[in-house]
Order: sequence, then C-alpha cells, then structure tokens
Amino acid sequence: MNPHLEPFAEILDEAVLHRRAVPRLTGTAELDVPSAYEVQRMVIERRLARGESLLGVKMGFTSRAKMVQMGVDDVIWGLLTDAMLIESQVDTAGLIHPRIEPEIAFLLERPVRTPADAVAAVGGIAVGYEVLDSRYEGFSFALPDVIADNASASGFGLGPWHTPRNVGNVGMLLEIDGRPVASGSSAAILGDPTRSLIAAARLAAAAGIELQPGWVILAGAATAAVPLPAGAHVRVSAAGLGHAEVMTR
Ligand code: OOG
Repeated sequence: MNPHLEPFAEILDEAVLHRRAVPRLTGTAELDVPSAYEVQRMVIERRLARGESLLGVKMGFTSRAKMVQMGVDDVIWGLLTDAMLIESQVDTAGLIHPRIEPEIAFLLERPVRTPADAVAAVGGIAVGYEVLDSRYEGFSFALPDVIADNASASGFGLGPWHTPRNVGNVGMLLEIDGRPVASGSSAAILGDPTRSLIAAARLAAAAGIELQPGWVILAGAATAAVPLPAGAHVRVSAAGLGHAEVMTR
C-alpha cells in the first residue's frame, strides 16, 4: 500500500461520516485506476478497524444504462460490509444525495478461489436494491474517483433467497410509492448477471481476495439509478424472485 494515498482515503471516509460532499479527487490529483483501488481498500480498512466486517462485493457499470447515466465505460467493483446491509428502513438524512437501483444478488455457499468456481459456489439468488451515495459533489466523477469511493456503495437490501436458477432474462421493476420509476431486464447486466458474478470472481482473484461463503455478490443495476426521496416506500421486484421493500425516513 502506498502511504501517499492515505489522505485520499481519509477524505472519502470522513465525507461519509460527516455527510459532506467533497470535490472529485481527479480535479486536483493524478490518480490512476490501480491507485484508486488502493484508496478503496484503505477506505474499507478504516471501516473494518471500526468493527465492520466484509459481507461481499458489488459490481458497477455492468449495464449500458448505468454507463450512459454516469459517463464511464468500464466495469468496476466495490466491497460490501455488514454495516451496509439495510433491514427495512433507511434514514436519508444520514446520506448526501442517495440514489437507488434494482439489482440481482448471488449468495455464495462455498469459497471462490478462481472464476471457474463461481457459478457452482452459488447457493441462492435474490432480487435486491442498492443505495448509492457518491461522496463527490454533484454525484459527478471520473472512473478513478468512483473506484476510490468504493463504487458509490452506501447500503443494500435483499428479497428472499431462491434456489439457483437461470436469471439471464428476467423483468425487473423499481417502484416508489406505488409508481413504477424504472424497469428493465436482467439481460442488461452484461447480457446475463452470471457474467457479472464471474467478473467479480476474476477481479477478486486479481486483488488477492477470496470470496467467502455467506458473502453476497451484487451483480449491478439493470436500469439507471433514481434519486431516493425521504418518506417513501420503495419496492424492487424481479420475475420469479419476488420483491424487496424499504421505507425511507
Ligand atoms: C457508481 C456505481 C454503479 C451500478 O450498478 O452500475 C453501480 C455510481 O453510479 O455512482 O453500482
């Protein structure tokens, strides 16, 4: 780890803790993708030092809708901790400018050491949602910025787990207060969310991280993300996988 990068991790970690947007790092600093992943690891290490534990991996920019929305063109990943898991309620007052998007989630029941292990390691599949909260002003960033910021990860929630099945083309819907606000097919996720799972295994292997039993892999959104208002009831559903719900305060 390059100690010169620690100040970037501190800026991003404190932005979360103090709910304060910060200027993008690449506005004033040279930051390449490998260094950005080092910053991401440092941000996570700070959370682990506060008692959080790793709970999985999230993939980002796995769909055209998201790449176009955010103006980037490469798949990225971030790390999930137990503190990010949302049971049924999220307090938007603690967040900067939250957005929400529907996701397909995989539950691992075996460790994944190589990408070839990934599909057989899956014990469950669910529909879920991810709450994104970029720490950057205006939710605007270049690729290294968003990587350093743990791929905008803030929170996530899950519907009921189902036995593994083909989720290559299932309809997905995001509703806020009963109104449909985004819809798409899981096929938008790299053609099949399973490809995103394999990509997660590849990136983890390259980073020297073994994906663990009990971990959740969020495959990425099938739609663009929408602003998450306070005082709302949000529901995500996917054909055959039921739904997940969250209330916001
Ligand atoms: C970055 C995270 C993107 C996805 O599903 O594509 C992402 C962002 O849009 O802020 O999680």
